[in-house]
Amino acid sequence: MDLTRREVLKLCGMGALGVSGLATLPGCLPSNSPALAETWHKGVCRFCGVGCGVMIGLRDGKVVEVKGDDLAHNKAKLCVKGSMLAELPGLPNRLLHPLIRKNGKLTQASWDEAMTRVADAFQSTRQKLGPTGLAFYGSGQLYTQESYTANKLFKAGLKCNNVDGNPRLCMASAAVGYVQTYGKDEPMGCYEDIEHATCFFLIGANAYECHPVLFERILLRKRQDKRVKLIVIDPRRTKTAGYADHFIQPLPGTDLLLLNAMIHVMLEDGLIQRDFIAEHCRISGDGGASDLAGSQDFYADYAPEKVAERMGIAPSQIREIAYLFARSEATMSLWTMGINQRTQGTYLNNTLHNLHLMTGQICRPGATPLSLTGQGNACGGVRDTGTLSHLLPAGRLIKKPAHRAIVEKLWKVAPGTISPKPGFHAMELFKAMGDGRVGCALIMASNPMQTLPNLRAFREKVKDCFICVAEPFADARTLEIADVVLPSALWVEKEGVYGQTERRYQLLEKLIDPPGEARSDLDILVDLAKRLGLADLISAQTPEAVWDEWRQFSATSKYNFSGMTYDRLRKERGLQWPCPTEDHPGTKRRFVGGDDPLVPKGKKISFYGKPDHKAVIYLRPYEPTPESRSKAFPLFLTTGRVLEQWHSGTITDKVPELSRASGRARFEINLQDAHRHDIVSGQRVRVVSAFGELTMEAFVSDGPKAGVIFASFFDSKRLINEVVAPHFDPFSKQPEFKVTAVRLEKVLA
Ligand SMILES: Nc1nc2c(c(=O)[nH]1)N[C@H]1C(S)=C(S)[C@@H](COP(=O)(O)OP(=O)(O)OC[C@H]3O[C@@H](n4cnc5c(=O)[nH]c(N)nc54)[C@H](O)[C@@H]3O)O[C@H]1N2
Ligand SMILES: Nc1nc2c(c(=O)[nH]1)N[C@H]1C(S)=C(S)[C@@H](COP(=O)(O)OP(=O)(O)OC[C@H]3O[C@@H](n4cnc5c(=O)[nH]c(N)nc54)[C@H](O)[C@@H]3O)O[C@H]1N2
Ligand code: SF4
Ligand SMILES: [Mo]
Repeated sequence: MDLTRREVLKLCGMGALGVSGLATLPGCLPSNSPALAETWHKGVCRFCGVGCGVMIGLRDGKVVEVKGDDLAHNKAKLCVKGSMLAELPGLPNRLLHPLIRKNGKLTQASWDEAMTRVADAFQSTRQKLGPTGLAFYGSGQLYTQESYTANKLFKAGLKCNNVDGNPRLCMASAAVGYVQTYGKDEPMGCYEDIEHATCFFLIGANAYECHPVLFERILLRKRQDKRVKLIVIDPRRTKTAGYADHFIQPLPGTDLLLLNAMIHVMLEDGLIQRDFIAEHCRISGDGGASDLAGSQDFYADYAPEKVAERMGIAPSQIREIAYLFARSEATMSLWTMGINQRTQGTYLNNTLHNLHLMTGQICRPGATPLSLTGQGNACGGVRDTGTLSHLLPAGRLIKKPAHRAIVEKLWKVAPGTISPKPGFHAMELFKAMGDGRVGCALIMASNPMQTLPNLRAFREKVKDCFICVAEPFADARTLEIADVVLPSALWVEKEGVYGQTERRYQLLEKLIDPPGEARSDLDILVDLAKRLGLADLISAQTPEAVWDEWRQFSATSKYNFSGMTYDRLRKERGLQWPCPTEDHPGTKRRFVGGDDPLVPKGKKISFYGKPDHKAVIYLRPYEPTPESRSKAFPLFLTTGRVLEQWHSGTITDKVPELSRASGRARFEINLQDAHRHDIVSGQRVRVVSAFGELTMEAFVSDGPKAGVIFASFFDSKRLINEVVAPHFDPFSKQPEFKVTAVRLEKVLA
């Protein structure tokens, strides 16, 4: 069968894929490259944290074709979004010039005018409010060099720790979970573990739609070995759940009951590995150090028979999956926003690690807790470079004097330059932009006026703050609050490094020029630094120079990747850190002797992120979400993604095949709820919460659990985040996009 990529996608849009020889999953297309390109260049998909390697074909200085890279970890596979990458440089509505708001209207300006305006706003705000009146809101989609430079410019140059970004909405709970439990962030496992696992535990992850190329790898593994079991936990019967051997459908917000009940069963039935716990773990309860007897007491409250009903599931389901998890040869957990975007996100992450630690399902091939990353460069660009308000690069913390001192020395600034006070996290930052505490902000590669929760409250209040937005597209909703807009280069119009889920860093080279006057975000930051008199500090001004500075910085830390020279990144299909020397092949499994160069000689496993080399088992009690159902709001709204669309849709909704395939956003409503409200598919319905309301079409199905409504947030004309509650996890500060109490109303006429 000889179909062009466009034809394949059209078929996909009609749901007709699965054609033999073409793809095993609707999301995953094989490479399909007409001989158009004159030269081929290796790169990375700009979308999700799977970080698929791509080959980019150029002809006459234009991108004409993109296909999966058969030498990369994805072995040439791409999902529908990756398969459409060639469309990116030609998308409509690109910003070609800077814009300045004059008399309420964004008006074309020169770069010099725009940057002068921005630099003036930074200077005057700093004079008026001090360093804490400034802010940077960045993204897991910036290149590492861009995030690193922004972080250094703000924290060391402007003495301002208000540096945060969309990873706060995404990976914060996972990152804090890893740091609390193991002392250092980032997963210890790798994608290759999929080929060794005999049990996959997917909780709060719709990997079929959100990490399709990895999910296909799981399905391949499952087909090859009949022992392999797939457990899926989601309040919706997702496409991922369609492949599960055990599908558990709890009410949103109740998963900590489930995980604690699994541990209860494991303790009660002797499914734990006492030797492993004694050698590699410490147990910590509410009142400090605890032990296995203390754990037994703690988990006594979580007997399946006591808690299952509150989750809307059966006790026997909990017992079944507890056994599968503990007794399988190798269990691999994969989780994403259903767990992270929760007021108990950190506790959920800790407890998921407990399951692995208590059963010894860790640091063996196939046995690993692998948090799936959302954005392509949330790990490498933001978590590793510490571009968040409480962090410094390479796992250091602002609040620790010794950490500040090391970073000041490495950045060659005077002792005491970095403020000891953490900056505002995303939710507090936008509040501060609304109440005058922050007077000037630079937003880069994020579209918060579509993607923050409780959106209306934020949007209405930030009007008095000076806001500069760096963005490639003229229709991003955040432009509505901008005073200055800077046109940004996109993907291969600029150069940088992406670091994905399995600690793999990959280089993207600049292949084409950006349109109009658009510039790379690094160039914008360097220009700003110069105008603020900080050119000496920001002395590395090209992607390669910044990489070299950051690479050498890493040598002083447990994130050591100083062996990853630009030269190696140009040649190799990415490298996994730790990678301390230029001849080191990179590390597949961290904390494992013989693989991880930082593990002391003679040790099989060492959780060296903690001073005593022991991981911590935290006993974490369940608390109900603040969004309880009531007479006024008897249902739960949960939100998330669809396969074809990327976040706020600024890119994917412009690709006709993807836009057509996803359709417009809609409310997915359970058959029973629809029946009770006398609603049928296609009818317009209103969903109302204590925070706002939205009207759009209903789609009735058996997908969501009864009592649960689902909506996606890609549609810029249907802002579901005006309905979503603003609560967040007290430790990670990650908002709970997944649980809002709502009511459903039929819209007449
Ligand atoms: N197609 C596509 N892929 C993407 C993205 C995209 O925009 N589009 N974005 C990327 C990014 S940044 C991210 S963060 C990831 C997100 O990847 P995922 O987290 O897999 O995606 P979501 O749809 O946000 O949420 C996953 C599931 O959580 C479920 N859920 C809701 N509430 C609960 C709960 O209380 N408990 C449990 N167990 N589950 C719950 C939802 O029903 C949903 O199916 O995707 C990445 N990949
Ligand atoms: N209701 C609900 N809301 C959510 C979530 C949810 O599950 N439910 N998930 C949250 C999560 S996990 C995430 S990660 C966020 C994502 O939230 P956002 O980051 O706000 O969403 P994006 O659409 O990815 O925004 C990226 C913006 O940067 C622009 N852009 C693309 N490339 C570049 C570049 O190279 N440079 C610059 N300067 N700009 C660029 C894009 O056009 C777009 O406007 O959404 C969060 N919001
Ligand atoms: S799975 Fe993610 S990285 Fe791979 S092609 Fe799809 S969107 Fe791109
Ligand atoms: Mo995300």
